[in-house]
Amino acid sequence: HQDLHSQLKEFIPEQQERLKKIKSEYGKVQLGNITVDMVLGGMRGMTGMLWETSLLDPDEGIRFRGMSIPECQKLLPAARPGGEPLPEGLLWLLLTGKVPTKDQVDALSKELRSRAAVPDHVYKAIDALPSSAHPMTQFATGVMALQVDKLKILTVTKQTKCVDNSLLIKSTLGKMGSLWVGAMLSVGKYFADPAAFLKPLASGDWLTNCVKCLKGVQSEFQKAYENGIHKSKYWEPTYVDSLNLIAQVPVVASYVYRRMYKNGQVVPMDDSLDYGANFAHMLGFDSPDMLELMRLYVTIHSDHEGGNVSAHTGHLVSDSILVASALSDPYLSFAAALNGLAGPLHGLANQEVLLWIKSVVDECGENITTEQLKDYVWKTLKSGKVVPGFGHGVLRKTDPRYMCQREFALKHLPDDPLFQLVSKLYDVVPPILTELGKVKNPWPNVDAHSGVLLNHYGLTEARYYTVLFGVSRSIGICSQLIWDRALGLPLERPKSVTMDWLEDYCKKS
Ligand code: CMX
Repeated sequence: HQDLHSQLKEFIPEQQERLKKIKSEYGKVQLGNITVDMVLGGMRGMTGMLWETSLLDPDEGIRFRGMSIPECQKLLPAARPGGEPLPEGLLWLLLTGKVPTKDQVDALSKELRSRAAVPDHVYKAIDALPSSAHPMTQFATGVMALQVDKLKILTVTKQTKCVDNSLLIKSTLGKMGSLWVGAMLSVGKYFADPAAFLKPLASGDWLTNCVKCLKGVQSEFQKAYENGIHKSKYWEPTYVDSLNLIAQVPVVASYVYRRMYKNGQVVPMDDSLDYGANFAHMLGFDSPDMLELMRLYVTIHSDHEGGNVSAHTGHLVSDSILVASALSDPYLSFAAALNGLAGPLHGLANQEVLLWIKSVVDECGENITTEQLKDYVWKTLKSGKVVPGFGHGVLRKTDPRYMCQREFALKHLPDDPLFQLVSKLYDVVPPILTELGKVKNPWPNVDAHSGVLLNHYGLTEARYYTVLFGVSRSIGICSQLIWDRALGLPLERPKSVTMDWLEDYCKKS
């Protein structure tokens, strides 16, 4: 019945020893040859990074700590019997390598809810952007703002001792004035019952916490670094930041959605719901099938080994040296990852797919024939564009993340006309891409399917879709960041060369 932190604490030393052994025993073993093609081809096929949480097989697809998506669907705890896995369970699996019990997952859901408060200035930072700004820009701005000072008052003393909530609040208010009132209100806004939040803090301890929180920045890692934390302990504040960040991002993301599409009417978190369901709820969707879809969506989008643009960016930045010689904390790293995810060849492809499918329907109607669809695909290719949702940098077969969404659609929305169009594309597109002769993987990827499912349940704003991908990625990227710190992984710094260098080297050899 251990909690997540204790299980991780036990697991880390074992893994540190394992890494040491690999280094000393196998340090000089060669893992392959680097060719000029690989250097010019975006380092494809070059093994060059450690990523513990997941591994991508070109044929089978992703495995999370060794478990395939169907295995996760079978073995991870679900909200309803035989239902979709809870993303909290996947987080547990990624961090500890073990399948949690339902009780452990429920406790983690509760913990995440308790970490989900978002400071007011985050909303102000988002509000400073025009509401027409791309949702990913608004989301990444919010994540950056999460890292910043929570409150600026430094005048609280520990003499403010109180024994009960009301007294505590009163005397705290007396000492600190209106900014603290603001903070309490913003906490209250995201907890159905603010008193429940205050209760565990209503002691001398609470005041100490409160003093700490007022003095410091939001990022525990940055605070600890500035206070001279020993290298071997880096993972602890990274863990706290990561759990906070994972808890906070659905709140920030749903704020962006409600701001853009629902006149800014925010839906508060529901303390009875798990992580995925709460996210759907805060977006404004409460149908039981949509809650299940969101649990599945977050789970399958969470992690896809280390070399993809967003994961690699997050990892690279977390290992690099920032201004003032601080290692980037999870907030900065994850914001960087989001900016990578926002590119159309990566996460933005889910937006592109739905817009593309809708343009097919606009031009040819819903009862499009196979011949018309083929023509449309060729037209897209001939205009120098890619067919979004098809192809992959590593995968060489149909993405299992596509397949499990297809199974979800067959179960819940078999008659949806856009789903039927997506099914038709599965038959039509691969032979055409194969005919092009250069596409290494003509099969659909995760993004080919996600939009039609969301669209079916009323989340029709395609420009928002990559934000959902982003929220999910917080789970994978932050899990690995904790392991980056636990294993003491070094600064990433591959060698680059010029064309002159390549020509000289190749002529000589
Ligand atoms: N439509 C048209 N052309 C495609 C294609 C597609 N779906 N997929 C690959 N190609 C082309 C490439 O553009 C490249 O052409 P050039 O040589 O003229 O530049 C050629 O085929 C070879 O590419 P590749 O080695 O097969 O694929 P890459 O590893 O270079 O790129 C990916 C992978 C995903 C960027 C590419 O398949 C693509 O652009 N797909 C469409 C966008 C998409 O769905 N992205 C989402 C991927 C999943 C995710 O990260 O979310």
